Amino acid sequence: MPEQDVFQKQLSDLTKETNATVLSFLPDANDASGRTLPVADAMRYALEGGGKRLRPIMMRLSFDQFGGKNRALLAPFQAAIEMIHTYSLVHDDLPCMDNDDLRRGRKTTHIVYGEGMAVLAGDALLNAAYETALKATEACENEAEMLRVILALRFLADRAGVFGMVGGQCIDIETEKNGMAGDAQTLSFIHENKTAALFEAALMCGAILADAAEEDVDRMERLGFLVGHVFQITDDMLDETGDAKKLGKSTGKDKATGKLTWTSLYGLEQARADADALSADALRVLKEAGADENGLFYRLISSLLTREF
Ligand code: GRG
Repeated sequence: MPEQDVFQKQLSDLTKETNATVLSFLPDANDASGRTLPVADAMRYALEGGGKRLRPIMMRLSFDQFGGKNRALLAPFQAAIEMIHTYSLVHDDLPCMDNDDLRRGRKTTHIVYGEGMAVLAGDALLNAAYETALKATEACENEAEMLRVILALRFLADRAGVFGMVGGQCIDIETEKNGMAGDAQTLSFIHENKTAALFEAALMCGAILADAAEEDVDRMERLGFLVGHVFQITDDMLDETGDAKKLGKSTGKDKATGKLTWTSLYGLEQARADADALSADALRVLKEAGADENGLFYRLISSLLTREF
């Protein structure tokens, strides 16, 4: 089998496995008569919707890279980070935020279930994320593992919150409200927090749960930062040049709304050059962490850095 096909098969197998892990933690919430609550239906709709599962996959690859053994510690964290990511997409798509009706190739949650239920589904997914991550404590075999779970939970909550994704989204909204008033520093802040923070959490949690050395946890933080930055620059470029069908979401909106993006600030050519420079740095950090150039971890990161959808 050609090398590229081997990689695609490995990734596809891991995506299927990760998908099953994530969905296995989805709570079934029923009312007094045993009927599934509409909010639980909306949570399932949002979480089932065909995402790439990049964050839990990256968490797993980081865990494996540093010799993690107890997968029962990892699985709840994989589900938790995908729940957090999914809640952020549900809320981001709402009319009061980005106002999108297409996500992951399907109608957005609020289009199917109504705005109120979509807000609640997002809230419930966020709560479920922490309830789920805490299940890792039941799989701890000793005190050292318990401490690692607590540390991982701290980073997950931190990067998802006001000093991470929520903070980044907040400045994004604020900048949009003020037209193109943002500068390079503001835009970097948005990328670092809105997008990179969850990649950092994914890679760091995998390393922490595997009991990686402190310098390797730091490397995973740096890698998450770089991958997140490139991911968002690429997202900005694809909004101008990408195919909505392939992307599974609408395109051309940033330009139409005059949004501050890497391409609006620097132009397409410079955006490509910046993404290339950051990508080279990311691959260097990954090699320093010991990743094999022919291994899945390295190949996945390389493919993300050059993605076209
Ligand atoms: C509502 C607190 C809050 C935050 C929203 C996630 C987000 C922040 C906004 C969505 C819009 C956006 C461009 C986010 C940047 C990150 C990004 C490109 C998310 C899409 O991630 P993928 O490609 O999505 O991993 P799938 O659908 O594959 O899971």
